[in-house]
Amino acid sequence: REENAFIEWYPLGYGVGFKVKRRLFETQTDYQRLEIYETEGFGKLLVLDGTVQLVEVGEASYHEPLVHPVMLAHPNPRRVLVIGGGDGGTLREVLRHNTVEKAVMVEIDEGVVEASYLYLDVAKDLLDRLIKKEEPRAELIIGDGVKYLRGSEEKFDVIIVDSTDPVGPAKLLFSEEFYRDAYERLNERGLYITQAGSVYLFTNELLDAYRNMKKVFDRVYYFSFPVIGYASPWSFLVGVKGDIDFTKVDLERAKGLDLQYYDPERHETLFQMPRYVRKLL
Ligand code: AG3
Repeated sequence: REENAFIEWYPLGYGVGFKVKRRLFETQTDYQRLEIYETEGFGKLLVLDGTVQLVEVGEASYHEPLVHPVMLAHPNPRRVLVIGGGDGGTLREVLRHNTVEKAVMVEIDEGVVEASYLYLDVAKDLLDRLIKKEEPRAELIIGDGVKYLRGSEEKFDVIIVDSTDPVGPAKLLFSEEFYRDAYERLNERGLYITQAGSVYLFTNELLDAYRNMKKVFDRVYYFSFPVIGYASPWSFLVGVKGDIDFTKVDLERAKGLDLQYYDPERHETLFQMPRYVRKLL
């Protein structure tokens, strides 16, 4: 046991850890145990139920590949739905696209939004405006994403699921029923993306989610990306509705974004997968 460290333990005793200076905050929200640490080298660390959600230094290595490939593959993403993502990092990246007229973020746990606003430098100003309902292009709804998709008629061009892992409470977000509801909420042409766990350590969860998505979407793509703070490579699944080619992105729109991790000019390199996983998919 390392004293001044936070370690997330994955299956088989695989650990991902950070040296920490101290714990800044700890609470039990209505849904999960939330902790925030000050790390030695990566800024603040947000942990939910013992799993790393982000470190400030490097969080874009997750938020960029989650958001920009689908936003740049869609010809004109005007309405975007984010499910989860209470820290605000995903919505922050979405709003960098000036095609976006309206974005809705449905986060189940108000505690995550509050703690992120108070302690993290990820999307402080955005969360402040959302809480005060002063953000003209975006709305925050505290609620259950599953119920939201069921109960609403609103249509979206892009749906982004920024959830915890496909085990425990978020499991429903990886089910065939949920994918059907999401497909319904997409416009005639639309893209759906979800994070889908560690390629090496959650291979079965990734396969299950992929198979469920295949039953629902017109086409399904998988890609992986190395994320700082997670057991990388990390997997992402994309569901396509209608006539959109996810293998191509708009490089003109990409120019203004000044990305650090996801490289639109090398979009094709996203689709790299360890061979044994590709054979299973
Ligand atoms: N969303 C959670 C990704 C899952 C991390 N899983 C893990 N460490 N076992 C990240 C929230 C950032 N917006």
